[in-house]
Amino acid sequence: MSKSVDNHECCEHAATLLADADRVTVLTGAGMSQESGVPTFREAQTGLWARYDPSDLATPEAFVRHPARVFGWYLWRFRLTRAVEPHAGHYALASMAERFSDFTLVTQNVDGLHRRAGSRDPVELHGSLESFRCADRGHPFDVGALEGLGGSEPGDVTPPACPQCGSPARPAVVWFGEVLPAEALERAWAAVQGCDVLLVVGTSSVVYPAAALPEIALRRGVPVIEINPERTPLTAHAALWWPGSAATALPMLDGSLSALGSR
Ligand code: BV8
Repeated sequence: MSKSVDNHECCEHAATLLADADRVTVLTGAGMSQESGVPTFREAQTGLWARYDPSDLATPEAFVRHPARVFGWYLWRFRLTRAVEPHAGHYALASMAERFSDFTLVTQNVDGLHRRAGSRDPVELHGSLESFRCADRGHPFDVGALEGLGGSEPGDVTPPACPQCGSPARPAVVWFGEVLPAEALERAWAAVQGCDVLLVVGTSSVVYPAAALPEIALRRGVPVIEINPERTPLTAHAALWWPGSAATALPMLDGSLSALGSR
């Protein structure tokens, strides 16, 4: 149950927590992209996939059992993410990065919106929906070859075969049951081990190992600021719960930090 939010009061508290920080880490989840028009995992699946739970589609087993259903879902998401734009919150995070000597943006999102808003080198824990590869050997698959696949309506689409080895093309994302890219995980771990403040935006904090990152910051006694209209398992432990939306809260916060003259 989200509570009514006093954005100005929360913004002032968040800016105070950040004002003296040198090293800031941010962790974002699907809620970060919701106001760009990208549905979160917990919103009811729209249309055709309404009857499936995303975690039943985002697995290697689902891809083996129902390749066309899984590939069709990703093709629809791929086209949707290419059709939307970053919102003011994405741009605010890119601007905020310049105010601290060490700023690491870690995201669970695969939509590429942080990079498109100018965030340099975000840590993409769960890979990227902007690229595809083949299932067996990881050969890069040219997304140009996706043009014209499937009809105008979302639906099952048989995955095209890899031109090099013939195995089916799949999105270059991390599915449930798959290990995260080691380099991304190491960067994310190092960022929460060294930060002075952790800002967590738009995640339900239930998917691991990403959800373990705030736990590390909390064990270090580092203030955690959570921006989320709903409570999550993290909320009770956060130094500040800002029950606001990413597109509203982040530009306000960046404005406050700018007014505070923090670099
Ligand atoms: C792994 C890519 C080794 C694909 C995704 C303990 C340790 C390790 C693993 C596990 C463990 N316990 C369980 C596991 C297994 C599993 C897991 O965590 N399961 C969960 C369901 C319990 N983890 C894994 O399998 C990981 N692999 O660790 O490998 C291993 C393997 C097996 C067993 C042990 C070890 C891989 C996980 C990555 C899966 N891939 N994405 C794709 O995108 O299709 S995860 C995917 O779902 C997203 O990337 C995201 O991470 C997750 C959804 O979470 P959120 O981002 O938080 O989004 P959600 O919709 O849940 O919430 C949105 C939030 O935003 C809400 O709170 C809402 O209130 C808020 N919001 C809404 N609007 C706004 C807003 N906030 C701000 N502003 C708004 N406007």
